[in-house]
Amino acid sequence: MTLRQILTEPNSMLRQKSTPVQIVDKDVQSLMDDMLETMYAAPGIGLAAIQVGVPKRIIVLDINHKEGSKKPMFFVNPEIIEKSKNNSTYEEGCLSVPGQFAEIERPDRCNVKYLDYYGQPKEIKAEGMLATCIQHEMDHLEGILFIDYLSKLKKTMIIKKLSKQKKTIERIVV
Ligand code: GNR
Ligand code: NI
Repeated sequence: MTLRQILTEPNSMLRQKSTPVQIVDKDVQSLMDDMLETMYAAPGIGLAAIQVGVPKRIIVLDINHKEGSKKPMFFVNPEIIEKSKNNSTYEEGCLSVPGQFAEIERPDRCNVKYLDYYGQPKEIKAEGMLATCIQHEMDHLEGILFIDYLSKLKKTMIIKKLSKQKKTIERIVV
């Protein structure tokens, strides 16, 4: 397994739409292993492949790992087949938008169809933090970040801050 670098905003790759996986083969599984390791190391509770620069419809999640035991989940080509009308609000963060957090409202339940680590078709009824996290990750597959739901002013301020931070880091490295 290899730790991969997580792309951060502003980066045009984060805005591209990811394409479906044709076959869940060894290469896809190895990418999922790398993504999981990268997510745990960050640390984060979810990661989409595009965050490590791979525009494929792959998500890894583990929303409980802080409480001890690891329960990784792998989603290939996920599709939301049903969403609840009720919404809930969580404070969201994103490894691609470091240091920024905001309350985001999303449907509180969703049913998701996907392929698992072995390419087997599965369905899950998600609620609470899991539902929020799946929707956050599925947004990444469409090139959407949580800051896109904020006011134009807030979003602009965050992007400005992040690009300033990036320039500082570049200067230190150079
Ligand atoms: O680590 C993460 N925490 C988180 C918290 C609330 C809502 C969504 C998330 S996902 C985020 C990791 C990440 O950026 N995934 O794309
Ligand atoms: Ni994210």
